[in-house]
Amino acid sequence: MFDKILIANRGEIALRVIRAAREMGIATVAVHSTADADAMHVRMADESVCIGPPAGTHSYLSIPAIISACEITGAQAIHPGYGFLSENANFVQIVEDHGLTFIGPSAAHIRIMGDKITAKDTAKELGIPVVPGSDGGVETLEDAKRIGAEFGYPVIVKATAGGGGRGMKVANSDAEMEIAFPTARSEAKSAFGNDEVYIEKYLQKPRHIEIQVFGDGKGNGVHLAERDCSLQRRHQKVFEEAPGPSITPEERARIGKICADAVAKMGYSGAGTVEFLYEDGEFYFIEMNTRLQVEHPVTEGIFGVDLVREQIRVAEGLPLSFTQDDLTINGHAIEVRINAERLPNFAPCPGKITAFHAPGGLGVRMDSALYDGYSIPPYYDSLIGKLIVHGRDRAEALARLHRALGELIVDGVDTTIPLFHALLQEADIHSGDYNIHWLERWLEANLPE
Ligand code: MV4
Repeated sequence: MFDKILIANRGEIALRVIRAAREMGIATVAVHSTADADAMHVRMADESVCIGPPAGTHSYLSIPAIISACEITGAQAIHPGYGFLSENANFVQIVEDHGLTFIGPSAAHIRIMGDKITAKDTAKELGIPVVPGSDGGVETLEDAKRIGAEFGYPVIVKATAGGGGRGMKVANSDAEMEIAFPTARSEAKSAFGNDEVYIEKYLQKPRHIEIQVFGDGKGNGVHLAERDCSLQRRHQKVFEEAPGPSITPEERARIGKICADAVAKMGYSGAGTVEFLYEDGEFYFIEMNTRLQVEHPVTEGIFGVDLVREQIRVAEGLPLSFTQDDLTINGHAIEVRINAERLPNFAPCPGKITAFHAPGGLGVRMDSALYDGYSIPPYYDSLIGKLIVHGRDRAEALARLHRALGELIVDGVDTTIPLFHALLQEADIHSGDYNIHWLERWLEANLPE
């Protein structure tokens, strides 16, 4: 059992982990940059250590500083949150070499899923349906065109070392492939230091459906249904919900079991997300994320479980506190991301918060590290809060979201709050009729830059 854990992160996710640890009777160590000395996660933790200057690369990404902070405070384990070091296999190896525990999957599982070709091969072997495409990396333009012909244009060229939408190029014809293939390779080289690419059939109007999974590292795996995260702008999610409005109970049970069995067979440990594109009733694996995700609270909402608590339990070598049969969906949950950004172009808008009031009441959760008088620093991402609502059904969750947004006050900086007021006026949002392109098209028509 852990007595003390260190949280290698900041903002709302650091608070989220501190809350779970405190309920488990585990002491917490916050780490912070000099820019975050007055941050809420520092105030809420039992202890704190300054680990460097403002730039993330010299603080929250500094492996020696974080390991030293563990040694100074006697923390036995590290929770990485999301982003920063959460999917860095080398970090996990170093943590373990120092006799510490990483609260997350093994370095080997992180490495497998970090290489998108290996991830897809692994998924395929485990019986997960994947997007049709090249068998591994594609070396030449001739091979790229041959694959275009074999699967039929349009196809998409993706970086093996990529993920999350970076380094992707769509080609509609051989002529377009002559541009797309070399461009994808050179962008992959400069972004990731690796120019390997692979090619897939391009799905034209899918939804982004991701399955939450959990493994205990001892051969047991469960799934916690799906989240629909199709509403994105430039690969940044803005609105997420669970369960997916387009997924039937039969589809959920089928794809969920496939993912849970895969996690069990891999011996995977901790929280994971299996990402799919979903089109015309079919699921197509694209990637697996080996971390807790920003949008995990919608899953917590419909199942009534604490996913961070489960991560800590599994890292301690304990079993999950539930079995698949214990998990039944209750109602519907929606999350909206409150970013300090100025519409219509979503330009980051750091600055001083002159008034903050979080909404409350039945079925409302606000995960945020904001407080009155806080100054949002310009060095990190612009997420300042997540508003999560739960209702007995989707209509009730949407009504509650409308009500809670009306109570939320964030003064002093521009935020994405007006975007959600506007989206709640849209019939497609109420009917759940949207795909991965819906938001960008809506923004172009309603909030031209
Ligand atoms: C695709 C695709 C269509 N077909 N793959 C973007 C992020 C990365 N995780 C995968 N992405 C896509 N892969 C095939 N074969 C379309 C996208 C995509 C996308 C996916 C999820 C959510 C938003 C998106 C926006 C644009 C493109």
